[in-house]
Amino acid sequence: MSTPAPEATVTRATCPYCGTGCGVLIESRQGRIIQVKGDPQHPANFGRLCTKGSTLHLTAADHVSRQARLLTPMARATRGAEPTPLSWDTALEQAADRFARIIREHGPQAVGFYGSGQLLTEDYYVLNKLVKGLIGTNNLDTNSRLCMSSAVAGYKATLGADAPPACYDDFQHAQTLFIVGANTAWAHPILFRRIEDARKANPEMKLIVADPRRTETADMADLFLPIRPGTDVALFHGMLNVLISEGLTDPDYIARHTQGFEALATLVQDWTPQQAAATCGIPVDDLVLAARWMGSHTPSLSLYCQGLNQSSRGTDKNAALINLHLATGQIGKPGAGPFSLTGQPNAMGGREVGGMANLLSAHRDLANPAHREEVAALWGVDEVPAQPGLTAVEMFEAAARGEIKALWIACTNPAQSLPDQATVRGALARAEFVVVQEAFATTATCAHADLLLPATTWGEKDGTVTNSERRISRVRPAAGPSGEARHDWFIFTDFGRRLEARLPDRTARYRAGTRTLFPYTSPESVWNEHRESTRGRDLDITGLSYALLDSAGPQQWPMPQGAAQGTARLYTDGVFPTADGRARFAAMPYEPVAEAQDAAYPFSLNTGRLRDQWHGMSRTGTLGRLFGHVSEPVVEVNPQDLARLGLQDGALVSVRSRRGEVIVPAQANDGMAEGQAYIAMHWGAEYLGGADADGLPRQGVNALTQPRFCPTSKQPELKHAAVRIEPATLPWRLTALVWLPADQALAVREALKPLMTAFPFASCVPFGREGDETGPGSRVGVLFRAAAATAADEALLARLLALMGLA
Ligand SMILES: Nc1nc2c(c(=O)[nH]1)N[C@H]1C(S)=C(S)[C@@H](COP(=O)(O)OP(=O)(O)OC[C@H]3O[C@@H](n4cnc5c(=O)[nH]c(N)nc54)[C@H](O)[C@@H]3O)O[C@H]1N2
Ligand SMILES: Nc1nc2c(c(=O)[nH]1)N[C@H]1C(S)=C(S)[C@@H](COP(=O)(O)OP(=O)(O)OC[C@H]3O[C@@H](n4cnc5c(=O)[nH]c(N)nc54)[C@H](O)[C@@H]3O)O[C@H]1N2
Ligand code: SF4
Ligand SMILES: [Mo]
Repeated sequence: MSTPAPEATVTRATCPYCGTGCGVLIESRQGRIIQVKGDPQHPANFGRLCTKGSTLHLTAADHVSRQARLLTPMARATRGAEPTPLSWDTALEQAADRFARIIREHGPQAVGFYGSGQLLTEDYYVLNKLVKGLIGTNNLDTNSRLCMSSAVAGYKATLGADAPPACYDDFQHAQTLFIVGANTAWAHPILFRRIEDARKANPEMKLIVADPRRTETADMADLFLPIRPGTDVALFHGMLNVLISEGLTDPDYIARHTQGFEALATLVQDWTPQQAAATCGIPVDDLVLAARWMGSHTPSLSLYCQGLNQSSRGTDKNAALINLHLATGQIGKPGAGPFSLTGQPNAMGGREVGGMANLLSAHRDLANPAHREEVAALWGVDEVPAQPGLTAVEMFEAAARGEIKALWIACTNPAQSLPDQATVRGALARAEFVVVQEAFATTATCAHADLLLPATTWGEKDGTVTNSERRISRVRPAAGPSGEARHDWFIFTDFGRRLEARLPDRTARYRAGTRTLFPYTSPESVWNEHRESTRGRDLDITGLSYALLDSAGPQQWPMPQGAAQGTARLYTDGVFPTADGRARFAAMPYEPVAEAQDAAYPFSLNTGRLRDQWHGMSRTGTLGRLFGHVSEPVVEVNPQDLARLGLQDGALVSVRSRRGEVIVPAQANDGMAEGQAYIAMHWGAEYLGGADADGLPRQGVNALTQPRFCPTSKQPELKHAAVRIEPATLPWRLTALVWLPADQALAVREALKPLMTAFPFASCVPFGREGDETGPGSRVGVLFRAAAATAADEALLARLLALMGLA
């Protein structure tokens, strides 16, 4: 900490958005955050920030908090009613009563907890112990199931442990960089800047990008492979076929450090380059060239994200890519390796504490009795439950069937981000008791809560996160909590103690000397317990402490006791964390996407990110300026497809899958292949509304997506749903735009939101800004669009215009 101006304080923290994990310097004055800058000393970003990171301070402004944050605990007497404030004590007593009663009456399997890769490691650790240690169920899953679970399963199946082996420095050593299923230019912008630097420094470096869409990342590529949706395994098998036939594998590495190559080699014999290229829909020569670069223009490094993970064959896609690195020995040395880019800022930390339905602390496995015993001993309980918990999609399906009676949702917005929203909404409606622990009051999920618990968030929180390259950084508070918000670790701790008092059966299982499972007084006290759980494990951090993070800066695990610093690369000695020290090849057949296109649903719908928005947009959506890059929801399609449908660019269309429908303007984009469509994943019911013929509210992009998941990782196939696109005949149109003072615009947009359901199509977004958005002097646009078959009635219009201050 230093002090540039007499009254400004500078706090070192981490950006709360993507898994790049950039360091930030937060400037505050009298406890108010006034500026944010990149931390020049942070090894992820060396002072740089992207559009989202560099505008963080604006999202923490007082007028934003007043309009958008959840500031007190609130309860609803009945569903659909306006929530009313209550004290923390009453709120947590009610929560503990309800949970204890449901657990007593229906058993621990009747409750479910759904968390987030945006929780800090300390938050996550307490939550995991609460659910598995105290309550005695493994029904704890998180949005990481929608995000990184295929990467976890892919690493474990091949390398033996869930650990990204490479590091960001490897970008500058790689000769071939293979970006597959990732739009790094938008989703990990600062990493992309580092890739651009590496290419400038080394003009020989080759960049290959494989993605069904021509993205900004693809535009940078030396070789772009516009593969058909879901055909990655065929691509990788075809590349391996070329590597073998051209003698580009590393037989010595294969012999000394791996197992199972013969079976794989036999499998890929059938995947001739011709066969693979035909399956992927790309030129044979391009596939062969990609394989040659990967095998001979070395070292080669692969970066990948949701294009591989969010697939009904996500684990196979991950494993088949890792096969290429093992077969060529391109792993464990500078510039080489398979390197999954982590989506959320702390999905890695969540994996470390084992905060998912099939994992246990410190990369232990629930299925392993010895691991369960170790964790039980660490926690001071007789046992942790053996029965695997319900994963994200399964948990909501079980709740929709009435099997899960109480749901606790923290730091995620499932009514926006889970696939098959019809089922999700059914689950939220059917559950007897829904707790939502949130920082912002404006999310779709908040509307379904019986109890709303206000959480602190970026700028206020204290703890640690781990980024994509296994680097642990401190998150430090620059301001006090907004309103009555509390830290997530503390909410879980407080609730845990109250629940302990109500569950004597459970606490009777505590080992002698264990008085409470939740003795925590600070994030550091939680973290120290987590650290102890890693002793002797692959991610051992017993050499690290908060004090060391303060003095020596962020460190990469493992860092066992006695180590002077963290570990940049794994498997440098070719020894893997498997029983025999050898990595495993995975010989998996190629399987197509789960929901094939057919005559009724001829388009493949792909979904993903925009550069300047973050998921459900609870934070990025508070700034008019972040709508400058892409301002409104659209479905992107190839211009030929648009012409075939007889539509002009911008025409309203109905996009319908077997599960639901949205109405949205179509946008021609020649980066889209014919037969494919793309809607950004951010457009939930908060921004893209309307009601169906029965008057039921539309549920945004995930009304369309499908719940089918990878059998191993249970990650759903969010990237592919079969849809049909038809003109929407809604001739009556309304467009209303108003410029409002920044301290009113968000509240007006909130007031307008319910009106979206009065029309078959409606969207409502902040629209640009005049001035700097920092205070009452500047203005933010609010844009409301609607369409209907016939003119809206006068009263409705009058209400709309009055809310916008136009009447
Ligand atoms: N701006 C911004 N950045 C973010 C986020 C955000 O919300 N906004 N979220 C963060 C999170 S949590 C995550 S998980 C990451 C996601 O980061 P990415 O995975 O890089 O981003 P996506 O846009 O979800 O998807 C990447 C690409 O996969 C492609 N794709 C679809 N299907 C296939 C396929 O079958 N094969 C291949 N090879 N590619 C396919 C899509 O066309 C898309 O371009 O971003 C992180 N960063
Ligand atoms: N169609 C489609 N759907 C997708 C995806 C896709 O590519 N396509 N991607 C999936 C992926 S990879 C992901 S990661 C998910 C993300 O989906 P979500 O997890 O639903 O996304 P967020 O909007 O980031 O939700 C985080 C919530 O936590 C709140 N919050 C912020 N800070 C704190 C805090 O400190 N404490 C608490 N308690 N709350 C806080 C925020 O206001 C926000 O509402 O979406 C998934 N859904
Ligand atoms: S690249 Fe990711 S971590 Fe870095 S500033 Fe941008 S959003 Fe934040
Ligand atoms: Mo994610």
